[in-house]
Amino acid sequence: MRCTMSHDEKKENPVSIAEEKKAKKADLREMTSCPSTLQMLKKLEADGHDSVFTRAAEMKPCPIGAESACCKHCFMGPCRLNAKDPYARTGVCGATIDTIAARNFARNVAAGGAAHTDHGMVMLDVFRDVVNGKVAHFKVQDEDKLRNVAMSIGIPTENRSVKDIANDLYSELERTYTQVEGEIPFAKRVPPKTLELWRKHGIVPRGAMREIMELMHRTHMGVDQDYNNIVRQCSRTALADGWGGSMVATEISDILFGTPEPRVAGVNMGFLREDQVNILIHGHEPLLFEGMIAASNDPANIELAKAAGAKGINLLGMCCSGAEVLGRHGIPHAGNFVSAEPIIATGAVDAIGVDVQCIMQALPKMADCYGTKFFTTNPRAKIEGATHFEFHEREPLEAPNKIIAMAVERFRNRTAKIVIPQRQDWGVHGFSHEYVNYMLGGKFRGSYTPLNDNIINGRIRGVAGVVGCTNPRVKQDWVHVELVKELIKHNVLVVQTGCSQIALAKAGLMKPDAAVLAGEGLQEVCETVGIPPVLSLGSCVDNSRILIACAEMVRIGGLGDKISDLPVAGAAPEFMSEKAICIGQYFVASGVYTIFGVTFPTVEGTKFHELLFNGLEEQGFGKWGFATDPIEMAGMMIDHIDKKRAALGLTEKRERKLFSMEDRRAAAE
Ligand code: SF4
Ligand code: MSK
Repeated sequence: MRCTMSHDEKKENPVSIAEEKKAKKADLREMTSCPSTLQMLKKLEADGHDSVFTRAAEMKPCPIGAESACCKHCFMGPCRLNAKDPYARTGVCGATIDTIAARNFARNVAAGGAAHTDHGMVMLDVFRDVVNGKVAHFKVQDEDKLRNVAMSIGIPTENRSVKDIANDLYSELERTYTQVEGEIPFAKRVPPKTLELWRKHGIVPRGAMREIMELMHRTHMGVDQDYNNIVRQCSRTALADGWGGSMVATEISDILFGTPEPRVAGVNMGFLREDQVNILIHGHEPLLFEGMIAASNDPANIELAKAAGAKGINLLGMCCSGAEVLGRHGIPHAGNFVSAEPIIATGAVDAIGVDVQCIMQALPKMADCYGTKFFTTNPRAKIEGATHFEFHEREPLEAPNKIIAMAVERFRNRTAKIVIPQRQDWGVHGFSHEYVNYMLGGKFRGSYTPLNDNIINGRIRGVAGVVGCTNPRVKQDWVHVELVKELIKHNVLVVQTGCSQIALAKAGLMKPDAAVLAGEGLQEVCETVGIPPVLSLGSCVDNSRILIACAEMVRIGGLGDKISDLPVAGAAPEFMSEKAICIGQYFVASGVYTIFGVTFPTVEGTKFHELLFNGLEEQGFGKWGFATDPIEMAGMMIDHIDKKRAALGLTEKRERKLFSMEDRRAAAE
């Protein structure tokens, strides 16, 4: 039985049947390097169900679309250009490949930025209601952080009440979204020389609503038809996400629910418990999860579970919802994006509650196949076939209580065969940018100075952000893990967010003893400070923590006066979402070399491609890169870091001799 396509649908899709046969032959071991996911893919196959992995194998991407050489921005089209000879013709309106690809890219940035900024605005709305006593259940948990964030944007804090500071902070941060003219508040955190460059190019964001609206307007048929000008607005919009919407989401979540501190926490499907009511929370905004945590600790709900024969309620995270509470509360994480269906296939998940982003439409149907209850909770994100229990922040236990009751009911009536992969991977999670400051400099002299010093003295070669999704078009987790291993081996400290950090946690690299895999200098620093060589920072919006860390490195001094001077680089090696494109663009506009894998939506050799991959750097920004091989990707990042070190005069002789074939063979062994 295949749960995702009816017999009638198959009759109408004869091509898919042929492709399905081909997919059946695909080697599942080539689809994932996660043993638990592989075990469950085999179970899915035996049970006759498909998954995102097999659907990806069945449905080849459209080659014209993959290179962004098609346009459907008006109904004289859709128009398809020939990616092999992109200047041979234009769209019906005369649009060139550069205009078409830039507009498509811009729409990705607009959608990705809208997702993060909407998330951030929801958090800000809740913050306002908490401060004004309208949400009794939540309160300001981290008053120090509230004061620090307020001070960072010029709000006076001395001798003022929490409520007064919070109200001022709310009013100020609201401008991040609604402001029509002027600069967003967190522009004050940007290193002055970087900000100067943005001002020179007219890309300091006003408010996110304005920037996204303008980008959507400019990409309408017959408006902005100069790829340079479109990319400028892409940068402005993306910066409204990174230094705006996402940063507000991170800071307000910390203020309300506590700034993460390193704690030992577990990742993988082995944290499902056969003898407990298992509930999975999947999505992005922390509100639902916080409500679920409170409800699952309610003695009445625990009694309910026990009355049904369970030992308790076992709450687990998925994707970024999970990544955020992993560091903040130590709640175990079941798996990253593409593991959602395999996790359901364990038969052990009694209920799934979801809010927004990265929730595949296939999930309710898969849940149905294994008797798992599936609940949408956010009015923005309903899914056909799913039960909707709306989450209201003013009554944050209402929907969670209903979800728990239904989960207990499913536990009582479990019929699905339960097979739980036994793997549990422990690691240290929850490195906020504040904690990095503290762990390096101590509580009373917290500072990034030791980090800068260790970069200057060469023990740490540089810092890399490895972030982003997993994508079934490549072997799950493999590129993330091999890339990070290669980076730390060459003394590059790695910081992580999102599904990427779950890949590395499963590979055991978030344990302090993973320092043995690091080069001598990084190993020495890790052992002295007692940290792993790979630091997990949280969810997708928490990429803003990396921006703040970069700004702090510039402020401390010794590594240049702009973010683009720093020996840092970024990568999203298995990205799949539009949010990732927006994140990439805000890192590039901030000054960071950012490499993507899997695919890149441009035709190589076009003027637009050249602008993203070289031109932006010539203008003083960062630039994009692309590679699919993890060792090659690491080499590109390390070469860039070395280029920045050389420009800073940090040219001590190194032992590195990278990427000969011998090295590559040795790395593969
Ligand atoms: Fe074709 Fe131009 Fe319309 Fe795009 S905007 S679909 S290129 S005619
Ligand atoms: S959840 S955007 S798959 S990181 Fe943020 Fe994971 Fe990518 Fe979604």
